[in-house]
Amino acid sequence: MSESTRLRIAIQKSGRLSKESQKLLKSCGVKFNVNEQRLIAHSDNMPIDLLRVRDDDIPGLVMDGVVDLGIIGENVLEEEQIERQSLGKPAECIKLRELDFGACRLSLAVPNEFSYQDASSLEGLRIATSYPNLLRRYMQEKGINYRDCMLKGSVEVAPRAGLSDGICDLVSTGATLEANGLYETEVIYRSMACIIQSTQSQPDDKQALINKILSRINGVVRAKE
Ligand code: PRT
Ligand code: ZN
Repeated sequence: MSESTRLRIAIQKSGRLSKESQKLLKSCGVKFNVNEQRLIAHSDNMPIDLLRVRDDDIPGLVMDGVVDLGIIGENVLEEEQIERQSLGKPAECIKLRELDFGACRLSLAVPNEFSYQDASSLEGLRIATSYPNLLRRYMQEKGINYRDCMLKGSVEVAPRAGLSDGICDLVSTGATLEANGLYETEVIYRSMACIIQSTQSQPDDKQALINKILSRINGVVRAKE
């Protein structure tokens, strides 16, 4: 496979970050049309290809140098970074900047009837999460032993289903926790969307294009502040 001379940017195909990611690039002057069936959207006015993938794949694509830039939640980036470090895989990328969307927090939560004092209340208990690495890092810092319950989805129903005692999940408004009879006890990680770049050195023209996009993003984000 030959190296592309076009700038490759990975964005979420469909989900909470996809519309905002597209909007941001469009407001930077990148013209493109997305065909829902297609993985790649080519820009008509700049040498840029958008790769539309699952958000979980974005950090790895950037860290492996398959794409040049990626727009991703810091939560997913950090989780993947810890995972890759533990496996000895490339885990480096350059965080160009935080963006102004995708705000959420990764929090511990327990059933309403659970009498919670501090994180040590979870000693020896089972915690359901899709973020095992961020959870492990936090609990190790606190010196608390817990048991894993790894779920890719439906984390919030795990306690009611008898699968776990508590959860560690993303929260934005708190409505999901409330609807499931849970309450938030600790925020373990605060996250925003961010734009990341591969550490691979780029030809001058590609790096100049990255700099141009970044400077326009800075302008767009600042104008909204
Ligand atoms: O299909 P793909 O793998 O690409 O998408 P996904 O289902 O893994 O992710 P998606 O689209 O749900 O979220 C993408 C990113 O959006 C996350 O990684 C976060 O960086 C960010 N984000 C911001 C959120 C939320 N807010 C959020 N509230 N991601 C998920 N949630 C979920 C949370 O998991 C829980 O189920 O929303 C529910 C809680 O919301 P509240 O408002 O009820 O608290
Ligand atoms: Zn995902």
